[in-house]
Parts: sequence; C-alpha cells; structure tokens
Amino acid sequence: MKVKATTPQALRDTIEEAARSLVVDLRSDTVTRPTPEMRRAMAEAEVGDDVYGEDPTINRLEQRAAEIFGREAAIFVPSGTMGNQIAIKIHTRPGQEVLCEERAHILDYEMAMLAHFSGCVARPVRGEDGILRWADLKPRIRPKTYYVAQTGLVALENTHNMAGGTVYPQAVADEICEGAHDAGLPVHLDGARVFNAAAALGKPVAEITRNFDSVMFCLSKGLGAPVGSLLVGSRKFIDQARVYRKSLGGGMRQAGILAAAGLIALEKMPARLHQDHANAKFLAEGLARVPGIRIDAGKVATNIVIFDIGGTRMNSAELSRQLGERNILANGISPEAMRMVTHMDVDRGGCERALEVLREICRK
Ligand code: TLP
Repeated sequence: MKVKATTPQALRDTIEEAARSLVVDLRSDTVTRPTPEMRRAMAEAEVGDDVYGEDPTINRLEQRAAEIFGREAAIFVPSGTMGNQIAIKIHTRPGQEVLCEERAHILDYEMAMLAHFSGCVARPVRGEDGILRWADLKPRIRPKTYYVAQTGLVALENTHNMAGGTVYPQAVADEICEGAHDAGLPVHLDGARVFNAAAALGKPVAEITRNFDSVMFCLSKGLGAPVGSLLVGSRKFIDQARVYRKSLGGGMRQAGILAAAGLIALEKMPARLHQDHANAKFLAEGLARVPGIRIDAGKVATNIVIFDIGGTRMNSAELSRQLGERNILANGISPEAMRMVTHMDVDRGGCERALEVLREICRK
C-alpha cells in the first residue's frame, strides 16, 4: 500500500484502513468504527451538560430523530438495551406479561432486565421467520380476570435479528398495532435496525413505525456511529424516559461528542444500507453452494445472514475458530448455526474472501 498521508490524522486514517482490510469482521454491525468525518465532527462538537439539558449537539440529535420519526420527542441513550428497557418500564407495571417473539433480543440478550427492572415476565410466541401476526398474538392476550397475570405490552423487533434480519411487511405490523390498541395494549418497537427495514421496504422510517407507541433505534449498528441509540415517542413518554435514564446512570453529561457522530449516522448513513443488503445477499448465495451449509438465500432481505452448519461436521465454536485463524470473524448463535452480519467496514471483496475461506475449510 502506498502511503500518501500528509498529516498525522491522515496517517492514522490510512493505517486504520490498512488494518481493516486484513480482517473481515462479520460478527456484527456493532463492530463498525467511526468514519473520518465522524471523528472530525466529534473533535469539533459543541458540548454542554446534558443532565441540565444544555448539550446543544445532543439537543440537535434528539430533535432530528423526533422529526425523522414524526414524533413529539426523542431521547439519546447509551445503548439499545437501555432504550428498550426504559420503554418496557414505562409501558408496564410489575406483575404483567410482555408478549414478544420467541427469539426477541429483549428476551434473550438483555440480561433478564424485563424481570429485574420492570418486574414482568415475557410471554414468548413463535413467529415464522421471526415475524409475528396478530392471529398469533390475539389468543395470548390474557383475559381480564383476577387470577392470571395481565398482558401489559406487545413488543416487536424489526428487523428481527436472530431470525436473520427479517422484515415486517407493513400491513402485518399495522394489524398488530391496531389489534393491540383495540385491546388496550401499547406496542413498543425494538427497531435497533429499523433503518435496514426501511431500506428493504423502500419506505421512510416514519411511515413504517407510525403506529407504534415507542420506537428504539440504534446509531451504533449499521449506521456506523461509535455509541448510542434513541428512543422516540410522545413528549410525556420521553419526559418519563429521562427520569429512568438518569436512574440507570445514563445521564452522560458532555456526550455531545457522541451525538456529533450520531448526527452523521442519522443523516447520511441510511442511504448506503442497500450496499450491506446486497453484500449479505451475495454472501448468502455463496454460502448456499458450500458443502455442508444450508441457507435459503431467498429469505435474506437485509444485512444479517444466519446459516445452518449441521452438514459440515463442525460445531459453530470450531468453525469460528478455524475462520478466525484465517482472519474471518463470525460467531455462532447455537452449536449448529452461525451468523454473519454485513456493514460499512466490509466490502464485496471481504465477502468474497469469507466465502473462499469457508469453501477451503469445508472442503477438508
Ligand atoms: N444486538 C447485538 C447482540 O446483542 C446480539 C448484535 O450483535 O446483534 N435490539 C436488537 C435487535 C439488537 O440486535 C441489539 C444488539 C440490541 C437491541 C441492543 O443494542 P445494544 O448492544 O446497543 O445494547
């Protein structure tokens, strides 16, 4: 590689780019590093104490998020987990049930906070490809009697991570929101990757989320920001969220340096997500031709590729290890299934390398 860098910052960017090109990191879209533009914006960000509501960059980010989602207000939180759990806390009372899909992130990966923080239990429901239908949920809503725990909330996930980045058809999500509202229940959306869903559907996020009572989305996944998520909803809901964020230690003071990167993520990065989707499709089609691997490439609609490795005579820990030795990083989600996630730090060449290495390992 020729080094043309003339300033220390340009040299750092060049070194970072070279290091990235050595490793293909498909473990998650959470691994993306801030772009040089984000780093510059972070360095130059105007900041203040956000606990006093005085950080102008955070205020701008929250205002833009509310505008983009067509909501009254938004709040910046350090992580998607905190955003989801604050929403669940506000929507429910201790002793209630939360209806969600069986492989939901709020159930499997949020440290049982649904029980710990909100005092609720999950009522998991299986949805084909992670997509629930109102007909699946309706019979699970508890009758209003004094001797069973009451249903307090419906929570959906779009895209659905562990079902392989699947996308809710708009009509299906709308029907659930309408049915739940008629039954007196609020609906929260874990929209960690809702911009991927919007890109796949070719619709604005405001349109695909308009019937939800609250939406959490992440800046730090496909949108490439280093840290942060937002929760959007009514003014009253966000005022309550501010109290819980502080209780959880999420008052971050001069976090405008993070919000500055977040603003770039929010404004500029959604437009490039279709590239990640095309790369994921390319990966999936290649994987379908590797002996021992099973995947229906036709179902890959966004940036997450989940495939069965049962026929390789390796479990996912062994396959991850062998891939890692050749600089391809990917995680198992069960002994027989692996997940690969495309993002802005992996290009088509990286996907080709990952496939080449997999073919080589599986040929042995
Ligand atoms: N997902 C992570 C892991 O926790 C599994 C990943 O690598 O995909 N909702 C959904 C649908 C998510 O996928 C995640 C993170 C979150 C919420 C939580 O976001 P963070 O990590 O910011 O707390």
